[in-house]
Amino acid sequence: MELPKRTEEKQRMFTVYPSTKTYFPHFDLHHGSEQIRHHGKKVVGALGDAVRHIDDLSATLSELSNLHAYNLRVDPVNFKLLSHCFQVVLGAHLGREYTPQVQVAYDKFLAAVSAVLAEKYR
Ligand code: HNI
Repeated sequence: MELPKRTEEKQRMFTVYPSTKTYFPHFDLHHGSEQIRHHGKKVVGALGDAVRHIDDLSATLSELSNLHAYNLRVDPVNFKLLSHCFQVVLGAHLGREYTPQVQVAYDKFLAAVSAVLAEKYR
């Protein structure tokens, strides 16, 4: 599975779902922000890691799961919002390559990642 090289999904999330900005009070959230670009790279890097360890997501994302649940306390609903933005960005860039099969694969993958990132809340 190929991941996008561009990292616009966070920018889109902040625009379409402004409440998500509350987790980033320390960030410059303007369009084209270097901080968002840098952060987006980290997120996509983690997703790449997840793809490479697709059969062992829990262990692979364990530290990130701790971080989001215990330190950042990101409400799990936000993972769905970011996943949606991610898919819109993919669709916009991949065009005809973004077939229903590709879309459903990404949807399943992002749901699995989100489930692991939210599993420490219980
Ligand atoms: Ni998230 C930091 C991965 C969803 C809020 N997040 C990270 C880091 C990675 C990461 C990687 C950097 C960790 C480090 O520096 O050690 N985040 C992911 C992934 C997803 C995700 C893979 C879902 C697919 N994060 C979200 C969502 C929110 C979120 C939905 C809130 C809306 N993340 C944060 C915040 C930080 C963060 C806040 C800390 C940023 C900072 O640098 O201060």
